[in-house]
Amino acid sequence: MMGSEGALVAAVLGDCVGGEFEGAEEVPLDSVLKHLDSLDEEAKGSGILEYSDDTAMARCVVQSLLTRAGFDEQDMARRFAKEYSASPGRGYGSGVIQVLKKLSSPQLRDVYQPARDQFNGRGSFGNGGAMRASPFALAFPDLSDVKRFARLGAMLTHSCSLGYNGAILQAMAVHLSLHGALELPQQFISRLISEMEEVEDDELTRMDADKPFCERLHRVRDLMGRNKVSIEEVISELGNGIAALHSVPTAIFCVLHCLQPRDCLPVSYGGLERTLAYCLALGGDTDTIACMAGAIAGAHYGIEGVPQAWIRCCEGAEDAVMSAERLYMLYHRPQHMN
Ligand code: F2R
Ligand code: MG
Ligand code: MG
Repeated sequence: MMGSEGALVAAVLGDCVGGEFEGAEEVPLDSVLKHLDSLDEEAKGSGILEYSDDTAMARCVVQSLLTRAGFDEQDMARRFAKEYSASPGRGYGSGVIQVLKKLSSPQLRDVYQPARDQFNGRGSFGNGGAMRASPFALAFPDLSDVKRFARLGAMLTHSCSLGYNGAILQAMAVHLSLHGALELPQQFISRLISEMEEVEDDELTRMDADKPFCERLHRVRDLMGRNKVSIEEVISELGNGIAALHSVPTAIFCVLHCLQPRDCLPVSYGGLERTLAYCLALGGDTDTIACMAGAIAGAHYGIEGVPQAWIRCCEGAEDAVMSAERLYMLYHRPQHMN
Protein backbone atom coordinates (compact mmCIF):
# COMPACT_ATOMS: atom_id res chain seq x y z
CA MET A 1 0.00 0.00 0.00
CA MET A 2 2.86 2.45 0.87
CA GLY A 3 4.35 1.71 -2.55
CA SER A 4 1.02 2.41 -4.27
CA GLU A 5 0.70 5.77 -2.54
CA GLY A 6 4.32 6.60 -3.35
CA ALA A 7 3.78 5.71 -7.01
CA LEU A 8 0.68 7.84 -7.61
CA VAL A 9 1.94 10.80 -5.57
CA ALA A 10 5.42 10.84 -7.10
CA ALA A 11 3.90 10.68 -10.60
CA VAL A 12 1.95 13.86 -9.82
CA LEU A 13 5.06 15.53 -8.39
CA GLY A 14 7.09 14.62 -11.48
CA ASP A 15 4.45 16.17 -13.71
CA CYS A 16 4.12 19.34 -11.57
CA VAL A 17 7.84 19.99 -11.01
CA GLY A 18 8.79 18.89 -14.53
CA GLY A 19 6.40 21.34 -16.20
CA GLU A 20 8.85 24.18 -15.60
CA PHE A 21 11.33 22.77 -18.13
CA GLU A 22 9.13 20.94 -20.65
CA GLY A 23 10.45 21.59 -24.15
CA ALA A 24 13.76 23.11 -22.99
CA GLU A 25 16.75 21.93 -25.02
CA GLU A 26 19.33 22.39 -22.30
CA VAL A 27 18.63 22.57 -18.59
CA PRO A 28 21.57 23.56 -16.35
CA LEU A 29 21.62 21.48 -13.18
CA ASP A 30 21.80 24.70 -11.13
CA SER A 31 18.40 25.74 -12.50
CA VAL A 32 16.93 22.36 -11.57
CA LEU A 33 18.25 22.55 -8.01
CA LYS A 34 17.06 26.13 -7.63
CA HIS A 35 13.60 25.15 -8.86
CA LEU A 36 13.43 22.21 -6.46
CA ASP A 37 14.71 24.36 -3.55
CA SER A 38 11.93 26.83 -4.20
CA LEU A 39 9.36 24.11 -3.46
CA ASP A 40 9.99 24.58 0.26
CA GLU A 41 8.99 28.24 -0.10
CA GLU A 42 5.94 27.40 -2.20
CA ALA A 43 4.88 24.88 0.42
CA LYS A 44 4.77 27.73 2.94
CA GLY A 45 1.96 29.24 0.92
CA SER A 46 3.53 31.36 -1.77
CA GLY A 47 2.22 29.28 -4.68
CA ILE A 48 1.14 25.98 -6.12
CA LEU A 49 2.46 24.10 -9.13
CA GLU A 50 -0.34 22.99 -11.42
CA TYR A 51 -0.50 19.54 -12.93
CA SER A 52 -0.75 19.04 -16.69
CA ASP A 53 -2.43 16.56 -19.09
CA ASP A 54 -0.31 13.72 -17.65
CA THR A 55 -2.03 13.91 -14.28
CA ALA A 56 -5.40 15.07 -15.66
CA MET A 57 -5.66 11.85 -17.72
CA ALA A 58 -4.24 9.60 -14.97
CA ARG A 59 -6.93 10.95 -12.64
CA CYS A 60 -9.57 9.90 -15.20
CA VAL A 61 -8.06 6.40 -15.30
CA VAL A 62 -8.15 6.20 -11.49
CA GLN A 63 -11.73 7.48 -11.24
CA SER A 64 -12.93 5.08 -13.92
CA LEU A 65 -11.21 2.06 -12.31
CA LEU A 66 -12.71 3.03 -8.94
CA THR A 67 -16.23 3.75 -10.16
CA ARG A 68 -16.55 0.77 -12.49
CA ALA A 69 -14.53 -1.65 -10.31
CA GLY A 70 -12.81 -2.88 -13.48
CA PHE A 71 -11.80 -1.69 -16.95
CA ASP A 72 -14.68 -0.06 -18.84
CA GLU A 73 -13.53 1.57 -22.08
CA GLN A 74 -16.77 3.55 -22.59
CA ASP A 75 -16.55 5.09 -19.13
CA MET A 76 -12.84 5.85 -19.41
CA ALA A 77 -13.24 7.44 -22.85
CA ARG A 78 -16.11 9.58 -21.58
CA ARG A 79 -14.02 10.77 -18.65
CA PHE A 80 -11.08 11.73 -20.92
CA ALA A 81 -13.40 13.74 -23.15
CA LYS A 82 -15.17 15.44 -20.24
CA GLU A 83 -11.92 16.32 -18.51
CA TYR A 84 -10.52 17.84 -21.71
CA SER A 85 -13.60 19.93 -22.35
CA ALA A 86 -13.64 21.16 -18.73
CA SER A 87 -9.91 22.03 -18.69
CA PRO A 88 -8.47 22.23 -22.22
CA GLY A 89 -5.46 24.30 -21.19
CA ARG A 90 -3.47 21.53 -19.46
CA GLY A 91 -0.90 21.25 -22.28
CA TYR A 92 -2.29 18.31 -24.27
CA GLY A 93 -0.46 17.03 -27.37
CA SER A 94 -1.69 18.72 -30.53
CA GLY A 95 -2.85 15.44 -32.14
CA VAL A 96 -4.67 13.91 -29.19
CA ILE A 97 -6.96 16.92 -28.93
CA GLN A 98 -8.77 15.71 -32.09
CA VAL A 99 -9.37 12.32 -30.46
CA LEU A 100 -10.67 13.88 -27.24
CA LYS A 101 -13.10 16.05 -29.18
CA LYS A 102 -14.41 13.06 -31.15
CA LEU A 103 -14.76 11.00 -27.96
CA SER A 104 -17.25 13.53 -26.64
CA SER A 105 -19.72 12.85 -29.50
CA PRO A 106 -22.86 11.02 -28.30
CA GLN A 107 -23.10 9.45 -31.80
CA LEU A 108 -19.76 7.67 -31.46
CA ARG A 109 -20.21 3.87 -31.64
CA ASP A 110 -16.64 2.56 -31.33
CA VAL A 111 -14.56 4.44 -28.76
CA TYR A 112 -11.34 3.11 -30.30
CA GLN A 113 -12.07 4.50 -33.77
CA PRO A 114 -10.94 8.14 -33.25
CA ALA A 115 -7.50 6.92 -32.14
CA ARG A 116 -7.23 4.62 -35.21
CA ASP A 117 -7.91 7.58 -37.49
CA GLN A 118 -4.96 9.59 -36.16
CA PHE A 119 -1.99 10.45 -38.36
CA ASN A 120 -3.58 9.08 -41.57
CA GLY A 121 -4.44 5.79 -39.92
CA ARG A 122 -1.03 5.12 -38.45
CA GLY A 123 -2.08 6.14 -34.94
CA SER A 124 -0.13 8.18 -32.44
CA PHE A 125 3.30 7.08 -31.18
CA GLY A 126 3.27 9.79 -28.48
CA ASN A 127 3.80 9.03 -24.79
CA GLY A 128 0.26 10.05 -23.80
CA GLY A 129 -0.78 6.42 -23.22
CA ALA A 130 2.30 5.67 -21.12
CA MET A 131 2.10 8.82 -18.99
CA ARG A 132 -1.27 7.69 -17.56
CA ALA A 133 -0.54 3.93 -17.32
CA SER A 134 0.52 3.67 -13.65
CA PRO A 135 -2.98 3.23 -12.14
CA PHE A 136 -3.34 -0.08 -14.03
CA ALA A 137 -0.21 -1.32 -12.28
CA LEU A 138 -1.63 -0.43 -8.88
CA ALA A 139 -5.07 -1.86 -9.46
CA PHE A 140 -4.53 -5.25 -11.05
CA PRO A 141 -2.73 -7.87 -8.98
CA ASP A 142 -1.77 -10.04 -12.00
CA LEU A 143 0.88 -8.86 -14.45
CA SER A 144 -1.10 -10.31 -17.36
CA ASP A 145 -4.06 -8.04 -16.47
CA VAL A 146 -1.74 -5.05 -16.04
CA LYS A 147 -0.44 -5.59 -19.59
CA ARG A 148 -3.87 -6.21 -21.09
CA PHE A 149 -5.59 -3.19 -19.56
CA ALA A 150 -2.65 -0.80 -19.92
CA ARG A 151 -2.77 -1.63 -23.64
CA LEU A 152 -6.53 -1.15 -23.97
CA GLY A 153 -6.44 2.03 -21.89
CA ALA A 154 -3.71 3.49 -24.10
CA MET A 155 -5.47 2.46 -27.33
CA LEU A 156 -8.32 4.87 -26.56
CA THR A 157 -5.96 7.58 -27.84
CA HIS A 158 -2.85 5.77 -29.16
CA SER A 159 -3.42 3.02 -31.73
CA CYS A 160 0.22 2.81 -32.98
CA SER A 161 2.12 -0.10 -31.41
CA LEU A 162 4.88 2.33 -30.44
CA GLY A 163 2.34 4.24 -28.36
CA TYR A 164 0.48 1.41 -26.59
CA ASN A 165 3.55 -0.81 -26.09
CA GLY A 166 5.17 2.12 -24.28
CA ALA A 167 2.18 2.13 -21.94
CA ILE A 168 2.56 -1.60 -21.32
CA LEU A 169 6.26 -1.15 -20.52
CA GLN A 170 5.59 1.74 -18.13
CA ALA A 171 2.80 -0.13 -16.31
CA MET A 172 4.99 -3.25 -16.00
CA ALA A 173 7.90 -1.23 -14.59
CA VAL A 174 5.61 0.26 -11.91
CA HIS A 175 4.06 -3.12 -11.13
CA LEU A 176 7.42 -4.88 -10.74
CA SER A 177 8.74 -2.01 -8.64
CA LEU A 178 5.70 -2.27 -6.33
CA HIS A 179 6.67 -5.88 -5.80
CA GLY A 180 10.24 -5.06 -4.76
CA ALA A 181 11.95 -5.77 -8.08
CA LEU A 182 14.24 -2.71 -7.86
CA GLU A 183 16.10 -4.37 -4.97
CA LEU A 184 17.86 -6.32 -7.76
CA PRO A 185 18.30 -3.81 -10.62
CA GLN A 186 19.96 -6.25 -13.06
CA GLN A 187 17.15 -8.74 -12.65
CA PHE A 188 14.60 -5.93 -12.98
CA ILE A 189 15.90 -4.83 -16.39
CA SER A 190 16.32 -8.44 -17.58
CA ARG A 191 12.72 -9.18 -16.62
CA LEU A 192 11.48 -6.11 -18.50
CA ILE A 193 13.45 -7.19 -21.57
CA SER A 194 12.04 -10.71 -21.49
CA GLU A 195 8.48 -9.44 -20.97
CA MET A 196 8.85 -6.97 -23.85
CA GLU A 197 10.27 -9.74 -26.09
CA GLU A 198 6.88 -11.38 -25.73
CA VAL A 199 4.87 -8.13 -26.06
CA GLU A 200 6.72 -7.13 -29.23
CA ASP A 201 6.52 -10.60 -30.78
CA ASP A 202 3.39 -9.56 -32.61
CA GLU A 203 2.54 -8.89 -36.23
CA LEU A 204 1.25 -5.34 -35.75
CA THR A 205 4.36 -4.38 -33.78
CA ARG A 206 6.66 -5.89 -36.42
CA MET A 207 4.97 -3.72 -39.06
CA ASP A 208 6.09 -0.62 -37.13
CA ALA A 209 9.62 -1.69 -36.15
CA ASP A 210 11.73 -4.70 -35.09
CA LYS A 211 11.36 -4.99 -31.29
CA PRO A 212 12.14 -1.31 -30.73
CA PHE A 213 11.49 -1.24 -26.97
CA CYS A 214 13.64 -4.35 -26.41
CA GLU A 215 16.46 -2.67 -28.31
CA ARG A 216 16.16 0.46 -26.12
CA LEU A 217 16.07 -1.62 -22.94
CA HIS A 218 19.32 -3.29 -24.01
CA ARG A 219 20.79 0.21 -24.27
CA VAL A 220 19.51 0.96 -20.76
CA ARG A 221 21.30 -2.17 -19.52
CA ASP A 222 24.53 -1.13 -21.27
CA LEU A 223 24.38 2.36 -19.73
CA MET A 224 23.74 0.85 -16.28
CA GLY A 225 27.00 -1.07 -16.58
CA ARG A 226 29.02 2.11 -17.17
CA ASN A 227 30.80 4.02 -14.38
CA LYS A 228 30.22 7.47 -15.83
CA VAL A 229 27.39 8.50 -18.13
CA SER A 230 26.87 12.08 -19.28
CA ILE A 231 23.48 13.70 -19.79
CA GLU A 232 24.35 14.07 -23.50
CA GLU A 233 24.97 10.32 -23.80
CA VAL A 234 21.65 9.50 -22.12
CA ILE A 235 19.84 11.80 -24.54
CA SER A 236 21.61 10.45 -27.61
CA GLU A 237 21.23 6.77 -26.61
CA LEU A 238 17.71 6.85 -25.18
CA GLY A 239 16.12 10.20 -26.11
CA ASN A 240 14.13 12.77 -24.14
CA GLY A 241 11.28 13.40 -26.54
CA ILE A 242 7.52 13.17 -26.75
CA ALA A 243 7.49 9.70 -28.43
CA ALA A 244 6.92 6.80 -26.04
CA LEU A 245 10.01 5.09 -27.50
CA HIS A 246 12.13 8.14 -26.66
CA SER A 247 10.83 8.62 -23.14
CA VAL A 248 9.65 5.41 -21.38
CA PRO A 249 13.06 3.62 -21.49
CA THR A 250 14.64 6.97 -20.51
CA ALA A 251 12.41 7.20 -17.43
CA ILE A 252 13.36 3.65 -16.47
CA PHE A 253 17.05 4.51 -16.84
CA CYS A 254 16.66 7.62 -14.64
CA VAL A 255 15.21 5.49 -11.83
CA LEU A 256 17.97 2.87 -12.09
CA HIS A 257 20.76 5.44 -12.36
CA CYS A 258 19.56 7.29 -9.25
CA LEU A 259 19.25 4.24 -7.00
CA GLN A 260 22.69 5.29 -5.70
CA PRO A 261 23.85 8.78 -4.68
CA ARG A 262 25.29 10.74 -7.61
CA ASP A 263 28.16 13.25 -7.39
CA CYS A 264 26.23 15.90 -9.29
CA LEU A 265 23.24 15.82 -6.91
CA PRO A 266 22.98 17.04 -3.28
CA VAL A 267 23.85 14.43 -0.64
CA SER A 268 20.77 15.55 1.29
CA TYR A 269 18.53 14.18 -1.48
CA GLY A 270 16.85 10.82 -1.07
CA GLY A 271 16.39 8.47 -4.02
CA LEU A 272 13.12 9.98 -5.20
CA GLU A 273 14.44 13.55 -5.19
CA ARG A 274 17.55 12.37 -7.08
CA THR A 275 15.38 10.65 -9.70
CA LEU A 276 13.14 13.66 -10.34
CA ALA A 277 16.07 16.12 -10.37
CA TYR A 278 17.91 13.93 -12.89
CA CYS A 279 14.84 13.71 -15.17
CA LEU A 280 14.51 17.50 -15.18
CA ALA A 281 18.19 17.94 -16.05
CA LEU A 282 17.67 15.93 -19.26
CA GLY A 283 15.42 18.65 -20.70
CA GLY A 284 12.94 17.75 -23.45
CA ASP A 285 9.71 16.16 -22.27
CA THR A 286 10.56 16.75 -18.61
CA ASP A 287 7.06 16.68 -17.10
CA THR A 288 6.27 13.33 -18.67
CA ILE A 289 9.65 11.66 -18.12
CA ALA A 290 9.60 12.82 -14.47
CA CYS A 291 5.97 11.69 -14.11
CA MET A 292 6.76 8.17 -15.39
CA ALA A 293 10.06 7.87 -13.49
CA GLY A 294 8.29 9.27 -10.40
CA ALA A 295 5.72 6.47 -10.54
CA ILE A 296 8.37 3.74 -10.82
CA ALA A 297 10.61 5.28 -8.15
CA GLY A 298 7.68 6.15 -5.86
CA ALA A 299 6.57 2.50 -5.96
CA HIS A 300 10.05 1.54 -4.76
CA TYR A 301 10.69 4.19 -2.08
CA GLY A 302 7.07 4.40 -0.88
CA ILE A 303 5.20 7.43 0.41
CA GLU A 304 7.76 7.87 3.20
CA GLY A 305 10.36 8.64 0.53
CA VAL A 306 8.33 11.61 -0.75
CA PRO A 307 9.14 15.04 0.74
CA GLN A 308 6.07 16.44 2.50
CA ALA A 309 6.86 19.99 1.37
CA TRP A 310 6.74 18.84 -2.26
CA ILE A 311 3.34 17.22 -1.71
CA ARG A 312 1.96 20.44 -0.24
CA CYS A 313 2.88 22.58 -3.21
CA CYS A 314 1.78 20.30 -6.06
CA GLU A 315 -1.83 20.38 -7.22
CA GLY A 316 -3.50 16.99 -6.91
CA ALA A 317 -0.76 15.34 -4.83
CA GLU A 318 -2.90 14.97 -1.70
CA ASP A 319 -5.77 13.55 -3.76
CA ALA A 320 -3.32 11.00 -5.16
CA VAL A 321 -2.63 9.61 -1.67
CA MET A 322 -6.34 8.94 -1.17
CA SER A 323 -6.83 7.55 -4.66
CA ALA A 324 -4.00 5.07 -4.18
CA GLU A 325 -5.52 3.89 -0.89
CA ARG A 326 -8.93 3.46 -2.50
CA LEU A 327 -7.53 1.57 -5.50
CA TYR A 328 -5.62 -0.73 -3.20
CA MET A 329 -8.64 -1.42 -0.97
CA LEU A 330 -10.95 -2.08 -3.92
CA TYR A 331 -8.69 -4.26 -6.06
CA HIS A 332 -6.88 -6.18 -3.35
CA ARG A 333 -9.98 -7.35 -1.49
CA PRO A 334 -10.09 -11.16 -1.51
CA GLN A 335 -13.32 -11.35 -3.58
CA HIS A 336 -11.82 -9.07 -6.29
CA MET A 337 -8.71 -11.21 -6.58
CA ASN A 338 -10.65 -14.44 -7.29
N1 F2R B 1 2.16 18.37 -25.71
C1 F2R B 1 2.86 18.55 -24.74
N2 F2R B 1 3.73 19.57 -24.67
C2 F2R B 1 3.99 20.50 -25.71
C3 F2R B 1 2.89 21.52 -25.86
C4 F2R B 1 2.39 22.08 -24.58
C5 F2R B 1 1.27 23.07 -24.76
N3 F2R B 1 1.07 23.46 -26.13
C6 F2R B 1 1.53 24.26 -23.89
O1 F2R B 1 2.39 25.07 -24.25
O2 F2R B 1 0.87 24.34 -22.86
N4 F2R B 1 2.82 17.77 -23.66
C7 F2R B 1 1.96 16.67 -23.51
O3 F2R B 1 1.98 15.90 -24.71
C8 F2R B 1 2.71 14.66 -24.52
C9 F2R B 1 1.76 13.54 -24.72
O4 F2R B 1 1.28 13.65 -26.02
P1 F2R B 1 0.22 12.61 -26.59
O5 F2R B 1 -0.91 12.51 -25.66
O6 F2R B 1 0.91 11.38 -26.96
O7 F2R B 1 -0.27 13.43 -27.85
P2 F2R B 1 -0.23 13.15 -29.43
O8 F2R B 1 -0.73 14.41 -30.05
O9 F2R B 1 -0.96 11.91 -29.75
O10 F2R B 1 1.30 12.91 -29.77
C10 F2R B 1 2.26 13.89 -29.46
C11 F2R B 1 2.95 14.38 -30.72
O11 F2R B 1 3.77 13.37 -31.26
C12 F2R B 1 3.80 13.49 -32.69
N5 F2R B 1 3.25 12.23 -33.26
C13 F2R B 1 2.65 11.22 -32.60
N6 F2R B 1 2.35 10.22 -33.44
C14 F2R B 1 2.74 10.58 -34.66
C15 F2R B 1 2.69 9.96 -35.93
N7 F2R B 1 2.18 8.73 -36.12
N8 F2R B 1 3.23 10.64 -36.98
C16 F2R B 1 3.78 11.88 -36.80
N9 F2R B 1 3.85 12.52 -35.62
C17 F2R B 1 3.34 11.89 -34.56
C18 F2R B 1 2.92 14.67 -33.04
O12 F2R B 1 3.72 15.81 -33.12
C19 F2R B 1 1.99 14.75 -31.84
O13 F2R B 1 1.42 16.02 -31.63
C20 F2R B 1 3.28 14.73 -23.15
O14 F2R B 1 4.58 15.26 -23.21
C21 F2R B 1 2.38 15.69 -22.43
O15 F2R B 1 3.04 16.32 -21.36
MG1 MG C 1 2.09 17.29 -19.71
MG1 MG D 1 5.16 16.19 -21.42
